[in-house]
Order: sequence, then structure tokens, then C-alpha cells
Amino acid sequence: MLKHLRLILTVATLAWASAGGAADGNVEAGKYTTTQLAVAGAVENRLLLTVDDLKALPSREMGSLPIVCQSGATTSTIQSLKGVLLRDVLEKAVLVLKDHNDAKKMAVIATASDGYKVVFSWSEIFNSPLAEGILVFYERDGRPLDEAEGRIALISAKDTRTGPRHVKWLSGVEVRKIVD
Ligand SMILES: Nc1nc2c(c(=O)[nH]1)N[C@H]1C(S)=C(S)[C@@H](COP(=O)(O)O)O[C@H]1N2
Ligand SMILES: [Mo]
Repeated sequence: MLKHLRLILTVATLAWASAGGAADGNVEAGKYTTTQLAVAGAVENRLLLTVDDLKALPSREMGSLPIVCQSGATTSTIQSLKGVLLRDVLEKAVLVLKDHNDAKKMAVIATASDGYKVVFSWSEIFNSPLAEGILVFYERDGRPLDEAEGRIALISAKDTRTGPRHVKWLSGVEVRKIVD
């Protein structure tokens, strides 16, 4: 009986692996697609926002933007973008700030469904020239984001190199006080 179970499990595992279930670097279309953005951590209101929810917030548009990798290579170019400022999303969630100086100790972690993560500081999002370029976006070149990065993504358009904080398949934003 146990032998049979083992055999069945082995066969099932092999079938799963050959069907592409294993992490073989082969990105199937739509595998990472995100349709909701979770806002959590040190916030008064946890949020789960759909594209329609994001569209209900004040929208921002941006023009042509080259995506430049950390290495310096330009990997692609975005013609136009539409979305909402990360600041406006966080203002809807309301950060938990108990002490006057808490804001300066906050980090905001943006996570994608493939495990990619980037970090922002409160100061960048709320008190710097970068702020106006930190966009949660849902439209590119006049269309909804496709499975290569959508349906929800994020970019920090005013970064020196725009690739690293171009978060495809954005799934979560977490606010965390990282120092006492
Ligand atoms: N979710 C997710 N986003 C990501 C990455 C990733 O691996 N996963 N790679 C980043 C890197 S290193 C770069 S250079 C840009 C490339 O963006 P592009 O494919 O639109 O040119 O995406 C960034 N965003
Ligand atoms: Mo990159």
C-alpha cells in the first residue's frame, strides 16, 4: 500500500514538473498577473484595491519614459502612463503616526507577485521631488497593462535609473517603522 502511494506521488510530481509547474524560468503568460493591490502594515485602514478602485482616486498621467536597468542599459521605453500617486494611496490608508517623528522612520515596501521587492522611505514619497513621479499605474500607452507587467504596476519615474523601481505585477504595499 505504502509502495503504491509512493509511486503515485512520484508520477504525480514528474507530471507536474513536465507540465511547467516547476520554477524553470519559463514565464507563462498571465502567471504573475495582479488584479488587486493590498495596502497593509502601519496603516489605520487596510486596503484591497482593484483597478476600478485605483481609477476612483485622482489620476496622473506621464509622458515618454525610458526604462534603464541598474546596469545602465535601456531595456524598454514607455510612451505614456496613467495611474495614481503612491502618496494618494497611502493617504487613503492613513499611516499610523504616534509620535511627531514617526513619519521619518517609515519604510514602504512594494512587493510583486513574482517576489520582486523594492523599498521607499516616507521622505521620498511625501517630502521630496521624487514624490510626484512615484506612480501606481494601470494604463500604459492608452491601454490596460498586459500580462507582461499588469494589471497593476508601480514606477518611480524620477529615479536616475528607472528600471529597479519599475515594479511589474504589483501586489502589495506595506508600511513599516524600521527604527525606534
Ligand atoms: N516584478 C518584477 N519587476 C521587475 C523586475 C522583476 O524581476 N520582477 N525586474 C526589474 C528590473 S531589474 C528592470 S531593469 C526592469 C525592466 O523593465 P522592463 O522589462 O519593462 O524593461 O523591471 C524591473 N521590475
Ligand atoms: Mo535591471
